[in-house]
Amino acid sequence: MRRAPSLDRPCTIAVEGNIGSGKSTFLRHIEKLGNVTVFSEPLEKWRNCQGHNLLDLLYQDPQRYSFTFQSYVQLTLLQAHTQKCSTKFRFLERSIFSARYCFVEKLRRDGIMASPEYSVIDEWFKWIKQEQAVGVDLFVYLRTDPEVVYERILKRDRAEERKVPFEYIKSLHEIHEDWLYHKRLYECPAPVFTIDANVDLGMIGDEYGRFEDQVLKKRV
Ligand code: DCP
Repeated sequence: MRRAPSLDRPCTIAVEGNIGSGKSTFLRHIEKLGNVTVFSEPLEKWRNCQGHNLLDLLYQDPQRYSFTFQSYVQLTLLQAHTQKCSTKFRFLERSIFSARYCFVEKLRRDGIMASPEYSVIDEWFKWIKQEQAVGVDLFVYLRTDPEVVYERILKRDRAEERKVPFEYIKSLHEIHEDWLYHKRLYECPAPVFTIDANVDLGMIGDEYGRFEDQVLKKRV
Protein backbone atom coordinates (compact mmCIF):
# COMPACT_ATOMS: atom_id res chain seq x y z
CA MET A 1 0.00 0.00 0.00
CA ARG A 2 2.87 2.44 0.73
CA ARG A 3 4.20 3.80 -2.49
CA ALA A 4 7.44 5.73 -2.85
CA PRO A 5 6.82 9.42 -3.44
CA SER A 6 7.42 10.33 -7.06
CA LEU A 7 7.04 13.37 -9.26
CA ASP A 8 3.33 12.71 -9.65
CA ARG A 9 2.88 11.64 -6.05
CA PRO A 10 4.05 14.05 -3.37
CA CYS A 11 5.36 12.93 -0.01
CA THR A 12 2.18 12.53 2.02
CA ILE A 13 2.34 13.34 5.73
CA ALA A 14 -0.69 12.77 7.95
CA VAL A 15 -0.88 14.73 11.19
CA GLU A 16 -2.47 12.80 14.03
CA GLY A 17 -3.13 13.21 17.73
CA ASN A 18 -5.93 13.42 20.26
CA ILE A 19 -8.71 15.99 20.03
CA GLY A 20 -7.15 19.34 20.96
CA SER A 21 -3.56 18.16 20.48
CA GLY A 22 -2.74 21.09 18.19
CA LYS A 23 -3.04 19.63 14.70
CA SER A 24 -4.46 22.83 13.22
CA THR A 25 -1.77 24.99 14.87
CA PHE A 26 0.96 22.71 13.55
CA LEU A 27 -0.50 22.80 10.05
CA ARG A 28 -0.85 26.58 10.07
CA HIS A 29 2.86 26.74 10.87
CA ILE A 30 3.78 24.26 8.14
CA GLU A 31 1.72 26.12 5.54
CA LYS A 32 3.83 29.22 6.07
CA LEU A 33 7.00 27.34 5.06
CA GLY A 34 5.89 27.14 1.41
CA ASN A 35 6.21 24.32 -1.12
CA VAL A 36 3.62 22.32 0.79
CA THR A 37 -0.07 21.71 0.30
CA VAL A 38 -2.15 21.41 3.46
CA PHE A 39 -5.51 19.71 3.48
CA SER A 40 -7.03 20.74 6.77
CA GLU A 41 -9.58 18.53 8.39
CA PRO A 42 -12.97 19.03 6.78
CA LEU A 43 -14.56 20.01 10.10
CA GLU A 44 -16.72 22.62 8.42
CA LYS A 45 -18.11 19.92 6.11
CA TRP A 46 -18.91 17.77 9.16
CA ARG A 47 -20.74 20.71 10.65
CA ASN A 48 -22.72 21.32 7.51
CA CYS A 49 -23.66 18.32 5.39
CA GLN A 50 -26.50 19.69 3.31
CA GLY A 51 -27.48 21.81 6.30
CA HIS A 52 -27.01 19.10 8.96
CA ASN A 53 -24.47 19.57 11.74
CA LEU A 54 -23.30 15.95 11.94
CA LEU A 55 -20.70 16.70 14.64
CA ASP A 56 -23.41 18.08 16.87
CA LEU A 57 -25.72 15.15 16.14
CA LEU A 58 -22.88 12.76 16.97
CA TYR A 59 -22.42 14.20 20.45
CA GLN A 60 -26.16 14.70 21.06
CA ASP A 61 -27.08 11.12 20.21
CA PRO A 62 -24.04 8.91 19.52
CA GLN A 63 -26.03 5.67 19.27
CA ARG A 64 -28.18 7.11 16.53
CA TYR A 65 -25.61 9.19 14.67
CA SER A 66 -22.11 7.72 15.06
CA PHE A 67 -22.49 5.64 11.91
CA THR A 68 -23.80 8.63 9.96
CA PHE A 69 -20.97 10.81 11.21
CA GLN A 70 -18.15 8.32 10.66
CA SER A 71 -19.43 7.44 7.18
CA TYR A 72 -19.20 11.08 6.21
CA VAL A 73 -15.81 11.47 7.89
CA GLN A 74 -14.52 8.55 5.85
CA LEU A 75 -15.81 10.09 2.63
CA THR A 76 -14.39 13.55 3.33
CA LEU A 77 -11.00 12.15 4.35
CA LEU A 78 -10.92 10.02 1.21
CA GLN A 79 -11.54 13.22 -0.75
CA ALA A 80 -8.60 14.87 1.05
CA HIS A 81 -6.28 11.90 0.46
CA THR A 82 -7.01 11.86 -3.26
CA GLN A 83 -7.03 15.59 -4.05
CA LYS A 84 -4.50 16.59 -6.64
CA CYS A 85 -1.55 18.65 -5.52
CA SER A 86 1.53 19.97 -7.29
CA THR A 87 3.89 20.56 -4.36
CA LYS A 88 6.55 18.21 -3.05
CA PHE A 89 4.82 17.74 0.30
CA ARG A 90 1.18 17.15 1.01
CA PHE A 91 -0.05 17.38 4.61
CA LEU A 92 -3.32 15.91 5.76
CA GLU A 93 -5.06 16.72 9.02
CA ARG A 94 -5.90 13.21 10.18
CA SER A 95 -6.37 10.33 7.76
CA ILE A 96 -8.78 7.54 7.00
CA PHE A 97 -6.51 5.45 9.24
CA SER A 98 -7.09 7.34 12.48
CA ALA A 99 -10.79 7.59 11.64
CA ARG A 100 -10.98 3.81 11.43
CA TYR A 101 -8.34 2.71 13.97
CA CYS A 102 -9.06 5.28 16.68
CA PHE A 103 -12.58 6.69 16.44
CA VAL A 104 -14.54 3.83 14.87
CA GLU A 105 -12.56 1.45 17.07
CA LYS A 106 -13.57 3.37 20.19
CA LEU A 107 -17.24 3.44 19.15
CA ARG A 108 -17.16 -0.30 18.50
CA ARG A 109 -15.47 -1.10 21.81
CA ASP A 110 -18.02 0.96 23.71
CA GLY A 111 -20.90 -0.74 21.91
CA ILE A 112 -22.11 2.65 20.64
CA MET A 113 -21.77 1.71 17.00
CA ALA A 114 -23.87 -1.39 16.30
CA SER A 115 -22.02 -4.38 14.96
CA PRO A 116 -23.64 -4.27 11.46
CA GLU A 117 -22.80 -0.54 11.21
CA TYR A 118 -19.21 -1.24 12.18
CA SER A 119 -19.02 -3.97 9.55
CA VAL A 120 -20.26 -1.67 6.79
CA ILE A 121 -17.72 1.05 7.71
CA ASP A 122 -14.98 -1.56 7.89
CA GLU A 123 -15.85 -3.02 4.48
CA TRP A 124 -15.77 0.47 2.97
CA PHE A 125 -12.46 1.14 4.69
CA LYS A 126 -10.87 -2.06 3.39
CA TRP A 127 -12.07 -1.36 -0.14
CA ILE A 128 -10.75 2.23 -0.03
CA LYS A 129 -7.38 1.06 1.27
CA GLN A 130 -7.11 -1.49 -1.48
CA GLU A 131 -8.42 0.49 -4.41
CA GLN A 132 -7.72 4.17 -3.77
CA ALA A 133 -4.51 6.20 -3.59
CA VAL A 134 -4.59 6.72 0.17
CA GLY A 135 -0.96 5.87 0.89
CA VAL A 136 0.78 7.79 3.68
CA ASP A 137 4.58 8.19 3.83
CA LEU A 138 4.83 9.52 7.36
CA PHE A 139 2.60 10.10 10.36
CA VAL A 140 3.32 13.04 12.62
CA TYR A 141 2.03 12.16 16.07
CA LEU A 142 1.31 15.17 18.27
CA ARG A 143 1.67 13.36 21.57
CA THR A 144 -0.10 14.84 24.55
CA ASP A 145 -1.33 13.97 28.01
CA PRO A 146 -5.09 13.63 28.13
CA GLU A 147 -5.27 16.14 31.01
CA VAL A 148 -3.57 18.77 28.84
CA VAL A 149 -5.86 18.39 25.84
CA TYR A 150 -8.93 18.23 28.08
CA GLU A 151 -7.99 21.65 29.48
CA ARG A 152 -7.57 22.97 25.92
CA ILE A 153 -10.95 21.56 24.87
CA LEU A 154 -12.64 23.24 27.84
CA LYS A 155 -10.85 26.48 27.06
CA ARG A 156 -11.67 26.61 23.35
CA ASP A 157 -15.31 25.80 24.20
CA ARG A 158 -16.40 24.41 20.82
CA ALA A 159 -20.19 24.25 21.14
CA GLU A 160 -20.52 20.62 19.97
CA GLU A 161 -17.83 19.37 22.39
CA ARG A 162 -19.19 20.89 25.61
CA LYS A 163 -20.37 17.57 26.99
CA VAL A 164 -17.32 15.48 26.08
CA PRO A 165 -16.25 13.71 29.28
CA PHE A 166 -12.62 13.41 30.39
CA GLU A 167 -12.94 9.60 30.27
CA TYR A 168 -13.59 9.76 26.51
CA ILE A 169 -10.47 11.88 25.92
CA LYS A 170 -8.40 9.57 28.12
CA SER A 171 -9.51 6.51 26.29
CA LEU A 172 -8.94 8.11 22.86
CA HIS A 173 -5.46 8.98 24.10
CA GLU A 174 -4.79 5.34 24.96
CA ILE A 175 -5.97 4.20 21.53
CA HIS A 176 -3.71 6.75 19.77
CA GLU A 177 -0.83 5.56 21.98
CA ASP A 178 -1.47 1.91 21.18
CA TRP A 179 -1.68 2.65 17.48
CA LEU A 180 1.11 5.19 16.88
CA TYR A 181 3.46 4.87 19.83
CA HIS A 182 3.40 1.27 21.07
CA LYS A 183 2.34 -0.01 17.62
CA ARG A 184 0.19 -2.75 19.04
CA LEU A 185 -3.16 -1.84 17.50
CA TYR A 186 -3.93 -2.84 13.93
CA GLU A 187 -1.25 -1.77 11.42
CA CYS A 188 0.73 1.41 11.34
CA PRO A 189 1.19 1.85 7.58
CA ALA A 190 4.05 4.41 7.72
CA PRO A 191 6.84 5.51 10.07
CA VAL A 192 5.86 7.86 12.89
CA PHE A 193 7.53 11.14 13.87
CA THR A 194 6.51 12.00 17.41
CA ILE A 195 6.30 15.58 18.64
CA ASP A 196 5.86 16.51 22.28
CA ALA A 197 2.72 18.61 21.97
CA ASN A 198 2.16 19.13 25.70
CA VAL A 199 4.08 22.36 25.67
CA ASP A 200 2.10 25.51 25.35
CA LEU A 201 1.14 25.86 21.70
CA GLY A 202 2.60 29.37 21.65
CA MET A 203 6.04 28.01 22.62
CA ILE A 204 6.24 24.85 20.56
CA GLY A 205 8.63 26.29 17.96
CA ASP A 206 11.57 24.06 19.02
CA GLU A 207 9.55 20.90 18.48
CA TYR A 208 8.40 22.15 15.09
CA GLY A 209 12.01 23.02 14.21
CA ARG A 210 13.09 19.47 15.00
CA PHE A 211 10.50 18.20 12.52
CA GLU A 212 11.63 20.65 9.84
CA ASP A 213 15.31 19.69 10.29
CA GLN A 214 14.80 15.96 10.48
CA VAL A 215 12.05 15.50 7.92
CA LEU A 216 11.45 18.39 5.54
CA LYS A 217 15.06 19.51 4.98
CA LYS A 218 16.23 15.93 4.47
CA ARG A 219 13.69 15.26 1.75
CA VAL A 220 14.01 18.48 -0.24
N1 DCP B 1 -14.02 13.34 15.41
C1 DCP B 1 -14.66 12.13 15.52
N2 DCP B 1 -14.33 11.11 14.69
C2 DCP B 1 -13.34 11.27 13.78
C3 DCP B 1 -12.64 12.47 13.67
C4 DCP B 1 -13.00 13.52 14.53
O1 DCP B 1 -15.57 11.98 16.36
N3 DCP B 1 -13.05 10.25 12.97
C5 DCP B 1 -14.47 14.48 16.25
C6 DCP B 1 -13.67 14.71 17.48
C7 DCP B 1 -13.76 16.20 17.67
C8 DCP B 1 -13.90 16.76 16.25
O2 DCP B 1 -14.35 15.66 15.46
O3 DCP B 1 -14.91 16.54 18.41
C9 DCP B 1 -12.59 17.30 15.68
O4 DCP B 1 -11.57 16.47 16.18
P1 DCP B 1 -10.07 16.46 15.74
O5 DCP B 1 -9.22 15.91 16.83
O6 DCP B 1 -9.98 15.71 14.48
O7 DCP B 1 -9.77 17.99 15.49
P2 DCP B 1 -9.37 19.14 16.52
O8 DCP B 1 -9.97 20.40 15.99
O9 DCP B 1 -9.69 18.77 17.93
O10 DCP B 1 -7.81 19.14 16.33
P3 DCP B 1 -6.70 20.05 16.99
O11 DCP B 1 -7.26 20.73 18.19
O12 DCP B 1 -5.61 19.06 17.30
O13 DCP B 1 -6.31 21.03 15.93
